[in-house]
Amino acid sequence: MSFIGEILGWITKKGLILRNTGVKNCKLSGFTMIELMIVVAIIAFLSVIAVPNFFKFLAKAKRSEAYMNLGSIYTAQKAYWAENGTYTDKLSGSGSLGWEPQGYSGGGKNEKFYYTYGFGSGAEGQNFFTGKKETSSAHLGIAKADKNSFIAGAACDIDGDGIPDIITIDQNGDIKIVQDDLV
Ligand SMILES: [Ca+2]
Repeated sequence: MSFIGEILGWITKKGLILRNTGVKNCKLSGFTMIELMIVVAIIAFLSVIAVPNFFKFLAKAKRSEAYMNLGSIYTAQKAYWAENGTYTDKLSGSGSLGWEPQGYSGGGKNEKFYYTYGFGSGAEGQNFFTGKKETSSAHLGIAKADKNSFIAGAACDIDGDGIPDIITIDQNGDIKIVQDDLV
């Protein structure tokens, strides 16, 4: 065998060895079942932490809707009082605040707002507006209005466990979380 032949043979041999090593390394760089299971376990663990936080974030976004609407009821009551010298528990209809939540369409799950707003007694679309979560206006029982004071309410069972989030605003503009659904 010539010298060149020997070199060529050596390169070919080396090449084969390299290829074999490559294949071997390739197998090694894949994932074993154990590794995959560990990754799945880590993802599951992170989900357990992240999902409740995400729902809490969504719930807080819903609550900001309540703050906004209660603030707007407060402003409407102040305007009504300036004109009539009294507050009212009538949000919409004749002799009312002329207030309704943005996009109100008759109450219930087709609404774009989540909370039920207004005063506990009376009629849908007049004294209260039922939001998308269909929380009963009975939870607004503490809400009332007379000549010199009012408490307007917002209620929403955010997590569907039967106990609603209840927030009120009074004639001084004080917002109170009467019952907290986010704890
Ligand atoms: Ca609840």
